[in-house]
Amino acid sequence: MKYSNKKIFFVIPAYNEGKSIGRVVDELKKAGYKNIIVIDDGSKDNTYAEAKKRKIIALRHIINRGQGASLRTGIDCALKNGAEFIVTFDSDGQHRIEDLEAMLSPVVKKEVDVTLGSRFLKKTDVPLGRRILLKGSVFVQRFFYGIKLTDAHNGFRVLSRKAAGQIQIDSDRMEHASEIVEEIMKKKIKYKEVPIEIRYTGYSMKKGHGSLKGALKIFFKMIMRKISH
Ligand SMILES: Nc1nc2c(ncn2[C@@H]2O[C@H](COP(=O)(O)OP(=O)(O)OP(=O)(O)O)[C@@H](O)[C@H]2O)c(=O)[nH]1
Ligand SMILES: [Mg+2]
Repeated sequence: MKYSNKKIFFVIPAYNEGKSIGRVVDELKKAGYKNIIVIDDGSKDNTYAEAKKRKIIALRHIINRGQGASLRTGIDCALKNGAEFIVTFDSDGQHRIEDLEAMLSPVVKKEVDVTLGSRFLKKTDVPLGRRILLKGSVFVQRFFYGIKLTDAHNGFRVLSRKAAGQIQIDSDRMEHASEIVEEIMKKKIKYKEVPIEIRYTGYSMKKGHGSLKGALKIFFKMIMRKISH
């Protein structure tokens, strides 16, 4: 395990991921990471029980509040527990431990305060629907905010303690991903995109949120935020 002398905390939001959360946590533990926070967001399945029995920090929202709200809960908890670095990671098994070192290094070495995973900097077969949705978001970010990123909605990030304290997440649901990026730009936090791979599996595709309706909702909220600020 790289950087075992650092206080690295994983923040893993989970909604109805009883089938995969156990494997995700076990893999991280096997690799030597002990500070793992799972936020069960009012799941209807056994997500909470699966997290709890693995002797990690299992938090729970009584009702479903969204991924943004869950990240906020998890990041606050990590900071309270003395985290030096926070990794946000998906609970559906789409992120790979093999990409961790590349994500952590620039932040641990203090080159930047945030790394953002990008699936478009590496040759990955991103399904067409997802590609359209993600590229659409990249376009909106560029057009409205002048932000030049290659991947708009990637849940794999590393934040320094300082950056985690600076980034304010107000959006409860999926639009938090754009909000985090806007916060990074607004507060001039040093960041870097890092090529990572996303695993597209039958499991992830079945329950993905990448519908056109969802995308339109996110675009609408981004525009409203732009207008109201
Ligand atoms: N806490 C919380 N987590 C959620 C919620 N919705 C999704 N998640 C988690 O956030 C992660 C990413 O969500 P996905 O729906 O897989 O989104 P994605 O990976 O960007 O898109 P796909 O390519 O469709 O998988 C997963 O680990 C989910 O369990 C929610 O309402 N609350
Ligand atoms: Mg997913």
